[in-house]
Amino acid sequence: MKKVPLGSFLVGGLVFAQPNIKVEDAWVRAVPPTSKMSAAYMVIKNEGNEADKLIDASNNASQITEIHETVEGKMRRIKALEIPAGKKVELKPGGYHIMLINLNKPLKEGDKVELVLKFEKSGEIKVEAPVRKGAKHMKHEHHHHHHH
Ligand SMILES: [Cu+2]
Repeated sequence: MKKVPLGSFLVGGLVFAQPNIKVEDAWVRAVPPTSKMSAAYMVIKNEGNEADKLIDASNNASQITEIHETVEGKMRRIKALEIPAGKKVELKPGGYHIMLINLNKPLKEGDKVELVLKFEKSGEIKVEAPVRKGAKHMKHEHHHHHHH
């Protein structure tokens, strides 16, 4: 197999600078019935040649939707999340996430949440996110107990 440098096909063909946003692996965290909040995670890819920004979001499972980042273990709301050209930004536990506040009903595994992500240039992108208990690759998180 010959390796072709990434991007060599892209030069020349594109006349306008524009973002090309794709959302992958979206999921929402399952929460106990007592919880009024949850969070959505996903990978946002920009395959275009111009940056875009996630500026707003809404969903059908909670009354309020906010874009959050986590800094030193604390969450805070951000106005926009930049998705640079040709890059991907991962929304994951402990990092960026979409916060779902005032849930209409408890979210349990197997449920689906419809998210609408609003981008500055690409407009609205609809995503269906399944409810799961945790990320697939977070198995090493709970190994705290080593008493030797
Ligand atoms: Cu949050």
